[in-house]
Order: sequence, then C-alpha cells, then structure tokens
Amino acid sequence: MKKSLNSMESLRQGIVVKAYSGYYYVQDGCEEFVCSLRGRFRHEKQQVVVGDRVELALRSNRAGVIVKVLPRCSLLLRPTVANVEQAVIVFSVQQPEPDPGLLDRFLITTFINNIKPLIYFNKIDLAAGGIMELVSCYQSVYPVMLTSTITGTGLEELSESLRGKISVFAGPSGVGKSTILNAILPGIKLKTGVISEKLKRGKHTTRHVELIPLPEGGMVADTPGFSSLELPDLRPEDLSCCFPEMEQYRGQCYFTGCLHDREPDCAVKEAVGVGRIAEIRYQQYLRFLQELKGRRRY
Ligand SMILES: Nc1nc2c(ncn2[C@@H]2O[C@H](COP(=O)(O)OP(=O)(O)OP(=O)(O)O)[C@@H](O)[C@H]2O)c(=O)[nH]1
Ligand SMILES: [Mg+2]
Ligand SMILES: [Zn+2]
Repeated sequence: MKKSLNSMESLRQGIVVKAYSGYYYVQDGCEEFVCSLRGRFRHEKQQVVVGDRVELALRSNRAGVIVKVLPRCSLLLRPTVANVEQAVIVFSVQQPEPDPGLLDRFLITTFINNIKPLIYFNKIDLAAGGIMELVSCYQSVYPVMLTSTITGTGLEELSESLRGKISVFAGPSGVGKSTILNAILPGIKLKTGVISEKLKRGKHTTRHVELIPLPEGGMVADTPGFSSLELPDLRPEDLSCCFPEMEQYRGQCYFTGCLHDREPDCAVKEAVGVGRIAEIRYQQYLRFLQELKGRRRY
C-alpha cells in the first residue's frame, strides 16, 4: 500500500525566528531547527517569513524541511514579520531627531494590520526643550512611554509590556532598538552601532529580523531600522479612520463623506481649532490625504 509521504515523516510545529541565505531557523519551544523549504513553496512563490507558524518534517536531529505554513493572524511588511500582536515603535528624542511623519505612517500601518501600537521615545537622557510637546501630542491618543538605556528610565515598564505577547520593535536606524533589548533581556548580545557623526543617523547595524523568546513567555523581534514607509493602499475617505482622535468626530461634520479638508462646518477642523486635536497630527493628515488622492489619478 502506498503510504503518504507525511505519515512516514516526523512532523513538528514551530515558529520561524530567523531567515537568511535560504535557511529558516524554527523554534518549537525547546529546540531550534535549521530548515529549508519544501520545493512546492518555491514553485508557488509562497513566502515564509519570520513569525510564521510552520510544520516541519525532521531530517535529522537539528535539521528539517518546512512543509506547511499555518494561517497568519497578521503580516507586517516593513519590517517583514508575521503574527505579531503589538508593535513597539521606537524613536529617539535626539540622535537621530524624531520624524513625526514617519511615526504617523507606522501608526497607520499598525492600525490597518490590526496590531496594537506602543510608542517609546528613547534616549530621554538627551532630551532638550520642545520634545515634551511632541510627546504629549501622541500621549493623548496612544500609549506613549519614555526610556533611556543610560539611566534605566522606563525599562521595567517596557519589559512588562512585552510579557506573554509577540511584539516587534520597529523604528529608524540608530534609535536604540537593539540596545534596549540587550538591556532588558539577560544573556542577549545583539549587535549595536554608533550614530554617524556626519549624517547624525544610525548605520543600519541590525540586518535581519530576529525573534527572541522572552524568559517569562512571549517573543520579541529586533528588526533593521528604516527611514521611509509607504502608506497602505487606502481610499482618501478612509484615512481619518486611522487617526483615532479624528474618528471620534465621525458623522458630526455637515457633509457626509467630509474629508476634513476645505469643507465648511467640519467637526474635525473645529476640534483642531480649539486644541482637541493636535495641529501637527492634522497637518500630517492633510499631507497624507494629498498623497492618497495623487495615487488615485493613475
Ligand atoms: N544617550 C543614549 N544613547 C543610546 C540610548 N540607547 C541607545 N543608545 C545609543 O544609540 C546608538 C544606536 O543604538 P542601536 O541599539 O544600535 O540602534 P538600533 O535602533 O538597533 O539601530 P539599527 O540596528 O541600525 O536599526 C548606540 O550608540 C547606543 O549606545 C539611550 O537611551 N541614550
Ligand atoms: Mg539594531
Ligand atoms: Zn469634516
């Protein structure tokens, strides 16, 4: 009788924690296996990414072949990681200076992917005047925390917020993502880099996404920094849903389908006028609106 291939193999389930040079490192909770992909995946061009839950057929003690990818709960594309529940978005208050536009792009991406965002402003030991204004503008809408790996500020709360969840660290190069993880995870020695003197930017030290198991349950991904991010494929009329502070005024504008731009009697613009919505967030909204409208012409 012809046996199915699978029944002759020893199958395990695990999570892809690293991927490079065509190999996938899969953790099953106790052990790590170095795996290749079954040919079918290559033909179907199905991508396997870090965070994917997979089935693998063991080939030897520590090696296997990925035979199945289980359905994903979420897929973040920048940085590429599957099944994350929350994104720890790290910006530094200086060196490099925070870019609120990039932060807003990332917040929209997490909203669209149904991933909970946590904003961490790191290097608070370097904070100069003016930064608290930016911090408080986000604090009224999102969970925001301040950290420093030099003074230890906020690191305990950060560890706490990771416990039991699958999280991804994301943000520009040089803001201190890997340094924070080294500080809160015993025994972890991720490579970190200095800031370029000339460009005042990070040097893209982390090159690959890596999921690290947490001592008290859950996992966290260190990822390479990025300096630009495309907005997701959104209709202009859906953009304000991605700004929680605007969403609460839904249905209160005079015009149905108000884009909160030039329309009269707009509840969102009124809220901006009296300081209930931060001007900087609203201006960013208008810029994104133009960007999305521009896309639709083609
Ligand atoms: N002053 C200060 N410097 C910090 C802090 N955290 C990290 N740094 C420094 O910032 C620099 C960059 O840190 P990394 O951890 O490599 O930054 P990263 O975000 O992982 O950068 P990429 O891997 O390139 O994306 C290093 O020189 C760190 O020592 C902090 O809280 N305060
Ligand atoms: Mg890094
Ligand atoms: Zn409006």
